[in-house]
Amino acid sequence: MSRELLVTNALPYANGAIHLGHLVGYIQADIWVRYQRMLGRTVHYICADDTHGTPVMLSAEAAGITPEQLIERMHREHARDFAGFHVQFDNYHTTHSPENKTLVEQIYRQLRAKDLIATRTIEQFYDPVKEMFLPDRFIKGECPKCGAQDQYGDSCEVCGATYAPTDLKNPYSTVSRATPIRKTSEHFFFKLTACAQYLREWTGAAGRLQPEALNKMKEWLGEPGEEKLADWDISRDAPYFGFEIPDAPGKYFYVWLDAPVGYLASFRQYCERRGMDFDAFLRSPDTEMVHFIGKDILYFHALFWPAVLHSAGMKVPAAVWANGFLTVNGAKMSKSRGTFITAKSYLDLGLNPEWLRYYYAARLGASMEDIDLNLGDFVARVNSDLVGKYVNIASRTAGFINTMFAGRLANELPVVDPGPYLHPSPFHGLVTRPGFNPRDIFDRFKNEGIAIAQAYQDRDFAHAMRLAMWLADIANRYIDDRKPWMLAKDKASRRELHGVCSVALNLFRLLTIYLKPVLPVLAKNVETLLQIPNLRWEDDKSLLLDHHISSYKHLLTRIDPKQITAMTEANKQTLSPPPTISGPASTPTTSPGAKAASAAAAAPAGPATIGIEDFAKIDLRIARIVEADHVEGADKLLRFKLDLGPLGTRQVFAGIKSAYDPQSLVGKLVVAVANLAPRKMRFGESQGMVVAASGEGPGIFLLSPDAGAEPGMKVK
Ligand code: B3M
Ligand code: ZN
Repeated sequence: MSRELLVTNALPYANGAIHLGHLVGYIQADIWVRYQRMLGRTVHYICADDTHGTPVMLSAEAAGITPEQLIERMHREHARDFAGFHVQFDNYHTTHSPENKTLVEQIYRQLRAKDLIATRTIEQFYDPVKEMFLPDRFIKGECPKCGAQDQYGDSCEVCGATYAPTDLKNPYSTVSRATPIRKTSEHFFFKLTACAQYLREWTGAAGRLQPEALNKMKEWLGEPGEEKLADWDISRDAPYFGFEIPDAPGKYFYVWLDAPVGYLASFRQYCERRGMDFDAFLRSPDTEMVHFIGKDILYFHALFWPAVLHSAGMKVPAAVWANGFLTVNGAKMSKSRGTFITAKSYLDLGLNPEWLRYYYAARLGASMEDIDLNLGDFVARVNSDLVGKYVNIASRTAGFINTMFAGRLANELPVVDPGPYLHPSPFHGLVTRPGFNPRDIFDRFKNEGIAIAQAYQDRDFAHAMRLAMWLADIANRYIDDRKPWMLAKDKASRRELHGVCSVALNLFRLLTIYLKPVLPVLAKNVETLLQIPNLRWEDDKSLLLDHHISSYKHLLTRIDPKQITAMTEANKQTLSPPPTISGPASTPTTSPGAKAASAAAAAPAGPATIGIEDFAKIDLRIARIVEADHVEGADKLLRFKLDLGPLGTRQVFAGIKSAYDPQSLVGKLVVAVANLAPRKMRFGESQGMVVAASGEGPGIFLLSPDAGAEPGMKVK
């Protein structure tokens, strides 16, 4: 690996909050970057928001704001959440930037000049109401294979069948619910098929991809001569939020073309701000670009991206490393179970981000396999490993140095006793266990540092954590055997006490080096305690003797299980404030969020407080009742046919029979919820809802707009 690195994380979409599943890849990369920097390497750690495409455009429309307003707010929130988990990017930019536009156009022109861009006419589903082509995920219908309702346009969640959107039965647009029509349009393609040979070479380089990723690549590439690649459709038609393709009005770059270029755009902004030569860095053979991504986007990063860069004559990735997905308590994250946990709610409830950093590190290997956040194990492991083992070394010894030796470590080691004896090790079979001869223990700690370094380099953080906790066990065993609390009662044992505590704090120092990439803030507090400004991996690891330390301050609080309950509850009712936590704050300083959370929880019970983004999810429209009648066999229901203007007509049922004569309602303007999922009922399909008011007393009152309102108008 070269001396200077550009390391990136996948760019999160700008239409959703960061959640604990996102954080697996970001914390993984941040740990690796911190380790590289502890070795003295120069690393530029870069990321940005991924802002273009249909989802952002429609989310903004639903919120009644512009895409630019939406991505500006999301950028602030994403940067806040990453910083909250100590994911320390050198630059966090946005793909909707002049730097990105310039680079995308430059790359596109390079591809055109090499005749690697083709245009073809293709047929796609088009929404006649919204007047836009529909990406697969915005088309639903009946699975062509098993008939399951409401399946997405590319694959069935019930039987797993994959298909083209045009294979769906009774397709409908999830945007307008209208029936899509097939329409042709000219699209621009990148000739990926011309890059097959290069991709085999790129894939074959050592260290480029993980083994399981390599296997996927071979599957996607096919055998030489039996190429499976297809050219890549890199354009989308207006309306589209993104960059227009030069000389092709109404045609836009597909979001996945400009998103990875966003890595370089963010890096370019960073270079310009620091006076670095962006082009020189990319040209230099002594620099490397490494991408950390989620395994679901490997295809884009191991096929399209290297092919585009190589074809444009630019530096290609030295490595692409994918992380698996997060499950919580062994299952997919779920809002109903409260395990779809946002980064903000974790922090607002006062949970310490380094708890999660450690837990993820203890689960993360170098492979793409999924990791599970078992919330019970999370509490147990953090409390046992970080508090019970690691911090315990200092909490049981530093105080004696402070109070009985004026804060100075001994200038010589205690002379001890019986020599080494055999001891089983989970990593090395039977080893000679240092007979509490401090030099032996110290040498053991230093030697294990080599294995821990390799584990970090290989991104096998789980192994690094196991080794570190094994060392913590040895240090605690040493303290348990030497019993400083007993030595302190015997004046004659002062020298022994001084030596034992000094050895323990030397071991604690080495352990802190080994854990610093995972626990940067805790490590900083330990540097203050040990009066060592900056623990680095290559530090001289000789014993610290006759060294002054500061007074011991509480380093880490245990997790209180009530905090976990509060967190899942808060995420269950995403519209309600998190309940108060009765447990201690997670760190010596209570995070502002915890105060806010408990204050909110103290508010009088009543309607849940919601954010504007929650309200924006409800699509309220003006509707005209064009048909109204009783429902046979239903004593409370009226059936309406509503006209929602451009959104078409809907059938809805309303429990207002007691208050209205249906015929008096024909022609009346009402307010309807237009984006409720259709529900099959005994009397037919309910395709929405009309809004009415009622109170304690009798009477139900339909809401009607003032004159002038038209069917289909948005109610905001
Ligand atoms: N935004 C998908 C994702 O969030 C996409 C990544 C872009 S990385 C250039 O996983
Ligand atoms: Zn199916």
